[in-house]
Amino acid sequence: MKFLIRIFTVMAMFVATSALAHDYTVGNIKIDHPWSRATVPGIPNGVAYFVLENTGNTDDRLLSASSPVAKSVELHTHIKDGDVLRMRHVDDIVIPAGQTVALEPGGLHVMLMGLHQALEKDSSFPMTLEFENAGSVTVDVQVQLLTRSRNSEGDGGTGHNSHDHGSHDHDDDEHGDHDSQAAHSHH
Ligand SMILES: [Cu+2]
Repeated sequence: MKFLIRIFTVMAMFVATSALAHDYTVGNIKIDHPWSRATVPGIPNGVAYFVLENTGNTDDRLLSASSPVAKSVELHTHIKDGDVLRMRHVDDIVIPAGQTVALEPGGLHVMLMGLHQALEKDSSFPMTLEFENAGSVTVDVQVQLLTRSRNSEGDGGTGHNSHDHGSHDHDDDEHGDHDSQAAHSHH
């Protein structure tokens, strides 16, 4: 019996895992595995990642993203400022012909500003991506607890990830951008 339960557990995990691997195609652009980090109530912003592949022979650009889960959605990147990773708004994301561009922790990402509700693990939400040439497509973003075994967020190793599921990484970045200079100058 225990053995059977174990088999079912493994099967359930397999089904859950394969459900997470999903991709979309619009024109010459393939969008692989859109996912987002789970947040807890009170966290103002969320973040979404995916991999873009341009199978065509002309460059394309991701112009914008939008989603009903957030008041506004921006395209962001991280830049290294000394030892600190800071987020910067970017106008668009170029996907060169025949190439792949990954939006991933520590780099390019979609910023969901002003979440209307917490993003719950294992839920999903729609997000519409607009490309200059390929047009627009609405994808389903899967909410996950963990990054894909990467730890490149560069939050200075505060060790907060384990109990807040990593969703404070962006929060920390935000503070770094907007108000911690003042706070740090006290001492
Ligand atoms: Cu951001």
